[in-house]
Amino acid sequence: MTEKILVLGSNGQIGTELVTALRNTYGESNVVACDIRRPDYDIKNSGPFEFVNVLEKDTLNTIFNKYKPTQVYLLAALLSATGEQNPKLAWDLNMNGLLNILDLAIVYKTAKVYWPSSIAVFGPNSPKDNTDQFCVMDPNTVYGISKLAGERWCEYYHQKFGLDVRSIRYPGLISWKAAPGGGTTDYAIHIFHDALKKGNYDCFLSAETELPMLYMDDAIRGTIQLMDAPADQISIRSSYNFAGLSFTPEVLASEIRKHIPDFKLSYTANDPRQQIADSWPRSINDEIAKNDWGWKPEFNLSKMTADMLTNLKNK
Ligand code: AKB
Repeated sequence: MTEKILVLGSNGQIGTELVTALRNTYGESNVVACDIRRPDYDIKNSGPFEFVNVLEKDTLNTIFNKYKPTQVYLLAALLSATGEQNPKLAWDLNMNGLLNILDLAIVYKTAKVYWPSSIAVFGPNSPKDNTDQFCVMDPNTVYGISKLAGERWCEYYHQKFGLDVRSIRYPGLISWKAAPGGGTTDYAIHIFHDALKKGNYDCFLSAETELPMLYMDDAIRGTIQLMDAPADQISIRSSYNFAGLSFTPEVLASEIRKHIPDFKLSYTANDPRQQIADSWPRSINDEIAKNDWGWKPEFNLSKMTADMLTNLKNK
């Protein structure tokens, strides 16, 4: 069967790279990029593009009816930092956007749905190190609350309606192709840009703030691997814990100094994102993803740093 894939939120940090990867595998015309904004890069030229607001169910219905997708990736969301600036919008977009897609996937018999969750589902009382798939979860950002509620909806639709919905709890994603979208982990991208442009970076998180991170190449590969896995290998229908590496700003700066020896890192005190970072785990246990469908990250800190700097220099 020919796959027909919708990617909603195609212009964002993940969508930009996911659309390209899916088009390489399934063919340009079979992957429809959808976003509320016009893309200003390759996606529009290399395959179909549709303007879609995931909160407009009528428009979504028209798009589902037009393409009859076999797979849908819903990436449109407000992240942790921007979500705190507009909590009601974050809840509306993250929650009702998901429910619209889950409902339409049932009406149009979409074979598989992908929706990303996040380490933001954990909170101040979750274990900090090697955080388990199942543990205390008390997110205190609207983003985290919406992701945890979304996970429960995904599992509910799977159990009640048999919908094949799959999900990963992304850590901070590090990439060079598209800008990050307003998260707490974004410092780990800005630092590379400023290191190359200015030779210094003023970090909004403190020196010792350790957070789970993942290079985008690994994130895209892992996401497609999960979507390709046979359904009987998927034991988690809420969202899989997923890990790559963990580091502090200080450790990342030391790695950058191996390439830019004079790089200087300073810190801004009292940024509201610090409180969010302090509520999240330092590292994640992703044994279940490894055992269920063979997940294995390829990028460690030195490989990721070298790749980021090389690509940003050439950009
Ligand atoms: C954020 O910082 O909000 C995101 C995330 C961890 O989900 N990068």
